[in-house]
Amino acid sequence: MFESLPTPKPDGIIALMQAFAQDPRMGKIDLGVGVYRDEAGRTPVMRAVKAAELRCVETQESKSYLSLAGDQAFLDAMGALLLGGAVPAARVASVGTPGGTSAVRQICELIRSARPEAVVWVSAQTWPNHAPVIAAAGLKAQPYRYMDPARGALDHMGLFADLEQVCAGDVVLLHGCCHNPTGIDFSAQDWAEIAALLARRGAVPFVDMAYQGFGEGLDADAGGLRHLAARLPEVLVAASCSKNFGLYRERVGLAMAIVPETARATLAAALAGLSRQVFAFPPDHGGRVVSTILGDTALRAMWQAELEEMRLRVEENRRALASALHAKTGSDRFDMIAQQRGMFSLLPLSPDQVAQLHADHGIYMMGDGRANMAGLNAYSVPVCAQAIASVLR
Ligand code: PLP
Ligand code: TYF
Repeated sequence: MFESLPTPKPDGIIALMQAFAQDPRMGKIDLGVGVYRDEAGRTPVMRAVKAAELRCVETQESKSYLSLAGDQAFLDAMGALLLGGAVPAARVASVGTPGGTSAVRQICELIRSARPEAVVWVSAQTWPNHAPVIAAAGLKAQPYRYMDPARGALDHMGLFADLEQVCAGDVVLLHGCCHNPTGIDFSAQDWAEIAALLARRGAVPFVDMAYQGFGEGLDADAGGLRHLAARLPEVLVAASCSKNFGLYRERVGLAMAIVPETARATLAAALAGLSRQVFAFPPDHGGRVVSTILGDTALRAMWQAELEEMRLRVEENRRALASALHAKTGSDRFDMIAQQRGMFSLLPLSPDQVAQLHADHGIYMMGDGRANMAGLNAYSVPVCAQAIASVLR
């Protein structure tokens, strides 16, 4: 039966994670997989998460099945965190999913059941898992221009020229904030132009929100999504709690469809039906931790304070690396790192230079130059700047 079973192409990020773990060098530096790290290189369980977990263990009386959508308190709390009241709850249908990845997949499945011929437009640079997930759901993906490599900033002209080609009923996948891998986000003005364009062309935005709180702050990071939700009849959302609650391995996320009130029940049933075909009930523990935190004033304040510390640390790493690279290279080509947001930047390095950083300096980043800014600290910033400057020569 399995003689001709094809081996899937390995995920480059996960392969890099394993290569790093096996590298015996003392001074190795991990700028690969997108997880937050503190100054000591740890990915800690957040303080409010630990407290909420203890509370859940003490108070939970059953682990029997819930509904297919999962814990309603989690869905309501996340709906408020994402949408901030921009649309009435009666327009929102959502289901819990195992992480943001399966939220992306379930939204793609929803698109396919409604409109199999829909094209999903994806930024030319994007999370490496987007294309495989879209393809696995049987949908066609089409790239739109995103980054101007010369400036390390948004290719505004290219973006809008490409989005003008979008057809009615197509779907446009947008990173809610902290674009992976470029760190380049839309301004409020860009979001307003995108909303107007999609409304005019009759296309549906699909917002992937995996880093809310890591860019400019919890509300600012959701500003684009809220603007779209208030102006367009249909908006799709895949959200992850992996990063902003540090719940990576617990697999916490949700898939959401924002639709006219008359369609809400149909969408809720469709999403639940899709869950039933794959995992039926979403994992409960992580979502319960999230709703416990968001529903308790003290825990919520504790969580927000720690998330803000994390956000500011990444921002500080960005400023430190940009200025160290400016000093070491005598050029401004890395200055954009300080302007970009979230965990990642796409460093202007060739695959050979990336390979040399790995081989000669034990510095791990993705082959296209994607580097996790949260992986840096006061020790590794000057080491990386020196190494990068040396491979540029
Ligand atoms: N979408 C983007 C843009 C991501 O960077 C990630 C990675 O964390 C995800 C979705 C999925 O995250 P997870 O499945 O770990 O919640
Ligand atoms: O881009 C990253 O590094 C994170 C983690 O299949 C990740 O989003 C990487 C690969 C993957 C799922 C999550």
